[in-house]
Formats: sequence, C-alpha cells, structure tokens
Amino acid sequence: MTDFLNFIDGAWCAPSTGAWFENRNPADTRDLIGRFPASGVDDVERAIASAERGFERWKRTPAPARGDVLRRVGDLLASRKEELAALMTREMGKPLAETRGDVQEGIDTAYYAATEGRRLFGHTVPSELRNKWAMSFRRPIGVTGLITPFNFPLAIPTWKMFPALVCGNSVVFKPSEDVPHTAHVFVEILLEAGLPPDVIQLVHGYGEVVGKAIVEHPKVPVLSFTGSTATGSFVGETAGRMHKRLSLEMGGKNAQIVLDDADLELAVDGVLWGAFGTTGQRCTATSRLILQDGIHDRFVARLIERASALRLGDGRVAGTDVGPLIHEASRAKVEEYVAIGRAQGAELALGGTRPTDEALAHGYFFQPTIFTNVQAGSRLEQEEIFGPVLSVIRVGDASEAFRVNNGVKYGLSSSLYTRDVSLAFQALQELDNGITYVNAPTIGAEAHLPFGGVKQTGNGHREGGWEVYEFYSETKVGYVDYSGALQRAQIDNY
Ligand code: UN1
Repeated sequence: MTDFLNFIDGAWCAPSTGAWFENRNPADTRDLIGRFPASGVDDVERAIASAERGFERWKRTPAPARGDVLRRVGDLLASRKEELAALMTREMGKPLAETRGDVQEGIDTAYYAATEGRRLFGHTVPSELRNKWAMSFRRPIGVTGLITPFNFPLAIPTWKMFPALVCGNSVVFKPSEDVPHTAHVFVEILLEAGLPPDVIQLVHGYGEVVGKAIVEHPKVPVLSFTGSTATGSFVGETAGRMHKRLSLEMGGKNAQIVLDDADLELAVDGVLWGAFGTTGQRCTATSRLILQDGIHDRFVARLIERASALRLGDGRVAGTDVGPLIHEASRAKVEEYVAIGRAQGAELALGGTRPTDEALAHGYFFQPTIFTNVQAGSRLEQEEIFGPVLSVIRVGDASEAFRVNNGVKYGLSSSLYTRDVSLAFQALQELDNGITYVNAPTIGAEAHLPFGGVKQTGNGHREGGWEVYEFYSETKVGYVDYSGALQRAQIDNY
C-alpha cells in the first residue's frame, strides 16, 4: 500500500489529522492506487504561511525567468506524456486517447505561459500634460487558492496554475479527491523544473475541510474554482464578503443544433464525441441535441445505430470508446435522471441501464443513453447531469432552435451544423454561450483561446488564452512627470 503525501513548506509531509482516504480505479474498484492525506485546517494554515513567503521571492523574479520554469515544465510533461496518461486513466477512467489529450492541453498551456512571461503587456499612452509619461503595467497579487475538478486532472490545474505563476503569484493547490495521483506527479514535475518549493503547496483532502479553509482564509486574495454550481455559489458568497478576486467555471447544459441542410454524417460524428466522450463528464459535454423536423427521424435512427456500437470498458484497453463514471454517486445521479426523464414522458431510445457484462461489474459503468421526444423546459432538458445522457428535442426551424438553446440557465458551449453561412454567423451572434462551434462538437476548446461561459456557468472571467493573465495580475498605473513644475491634471492642460 502506497501512502502519498502533501507538499507543504518545501517538504513532502503526512497530514496533521493522521487521516487518509483511498483512491481507487473507477473501472475496477478492486484496484487500489494508494492512500492520500485527508488534510485538516492546520495543513492549510501551514501551506498558506509558506506560500506567502514564496510569494515575496517569486514576485521579484523577472517574468521571463518565471516563464522559463514553465517551459521546462512543458518539456517534462511532454517527456512523461504516456506515463501521465496511463496513471490518469487508471484513476479517473477516460480512455488513453483522451488522457493523452489532457496532458497535451497541459503542455500547450505551459508553452503559451512560457512565452507570455516575455509579454504581460501594459500600455503606454500619451499624457494630457507636457513632459509627463503615463503607463500601465501588471503586478502580481499574492497567494492564489486553486480548486480543481476530476474530469481534466492535469489540464484544468495547468489552466489556473501556469498563468498564476507567470504573473508572479504563489499557489495553494487543492485537487479533486478523485484524482490526487495526477496532482502528485504534476507537483513533482513542477519541482523538478525548478519552481521554488515554497511557491507551490499541494494540500490533498475534502472540499468541505481543505477547500473551505482555503476559500475562507484572509491571506488568499485570489481564488479559482471549477466545479458544481452549488459549490461555486458558496465560494462566490465567501469571496464577495471578503472582497476576493474569484474566477468560477461551473455547469453546462450544452446543445448541438442540426439543421435540415447539414452534413448529417459529420453531425452524427460530432454528437457521438460531444455527448459520450469523457462519459459525458465535461462541462462542455453535449447533453442536448436539437434537431430540425426535416432530418429528425433519419438522424435519430443513424445516431442510435452508431451509439449502440460504442464500446464501454477500461480506458487502458485498446478499442474502448467510453469509460466508467467517476464514482457511485455519479452513477446514482444518472439513474435518477433516467427515472425523471421517463416520468416526464420522454422516450428512452437507447441505454438507460448499467451494462450487464461481467467484465464491467466492478466499475461505475453506465450505458450511453439517448432520450427522444424531450420537451424544452422539462427537467431532463434543463438540468446538468454530468453523465452519458443525451436529450433529443425536435424543432421547426433555426430560430426555434436558437430559442431552445438559450432557454437554460447555463451558457458554456453550443454547436450548429449547417451549410448556410448566414445562419452560421447568426448563431455566433444569437446563441448565449461563451463558445459556439460551427460544424464541430460542443467539446474541444483550444488551450490558447479564452474559455468560459455566460449566465450561471461562470462569473464573467475566462481561463486560457490572453484574458486569464489579467485575472491573475493587478493593473497598476505609473505617471512620471519630468517637467520640473507642478502640473495639475484636469486643470493645467490645453
Ligand atoms: C471542462 O469540461 O471543464 O473544451 C473542460 C473541452 C476541453 C475542456 C473541458 N478542452 O472540452
């Protein structure tokens, strides 16, 4: 039995509580990966105190040098890609092709961050007065508290951590208790790349204890959280009360719209990947399929034929399309929504049950599930399930499709399949989402563009791309008056 440790104040250490939790393979729960610290408030306190010391040094390290550390992190991630993908699949279940993609997203984010250390642009603008300079530049903020989910065990931590570090902040990292092994190896890599040990603190444990202590700590001015809308509300209330800077990335109820003129086979490929990739456990997953009348029946028939051929299994076995859910509670939630769908009059067209295959009996597997005749406004159509359940809604035309797309409280991603270029641009303009894809599925955002959603999905910030660097730094303005005389802005000009 391997016991993994926290990384606090420059050393790997056991939790102050003496308590541990088990990490098991969701495809076969007989496979125990190890025990991880169920840390307490004291561990969080020590981590934050050390991160404050780390911040004092790191903020004075030139940004290009900070970026250099991330370039080495990118190199190490690339050289250990296979190993990381394998251990990630073992602890969270998605197939190897997907965990390789997860590592690649981390590598791409590292190289982007590395070069951003040589930019971090400010502005130099003309002053309204003679012989005076006016400029803005970016300053580090302090200790950042990063709380991450299970579905992208590496990529999502890198989205938060790399910009935070390049901007000169230190990090207290609380990974999901479902994927602590990836977090452990990730922190080993950061240290090997030369990140000063007190700049990164890894505290394992439960959200109610460790996450809460980080969120409520007065010495953590910046928080970034990806997870459920319910937890996000708690984080948001606390951050609001304590005047913290907060980035939230929460739920989705993303739709793929297919119009009568679409390339149907392309659209079937898209929805299979969008709905059942990562077993539907992406914030960007396609959980609604909005079909125009003219192609509805043909499309559903083809989709069911293709979806029935998807192979459930251990993600490490070649040929597996869909892995398990992350734990029993997730599977129970999916089952609850299957019952709700049936009770509300939707037609179960595929799946709806656990597989009966003996080989899958020890994992949290669930059949890819499709409901047709789903009514806009019903619970199945409105609520995030985070599992392999797709709801098909029939519409008459594009404007009804847009209305249905926008009729939910979330707004992360959407997708439109059409050959009509003017409808494609109308969709970009009309759909209330942070991301809209044309002729591509709702999943698969690229690492160098801003990622996030509108409405209840987020709180206005974006991860990825250039915008996130503004989140992790504070704008400061400098004026230099070299006129040798008192010049009064708003008075002595013109
Ligand atoms: C998430 O599910 O929280 O766009 C992130 C995508 C991935 C990231 C998903 N690149 O599907």
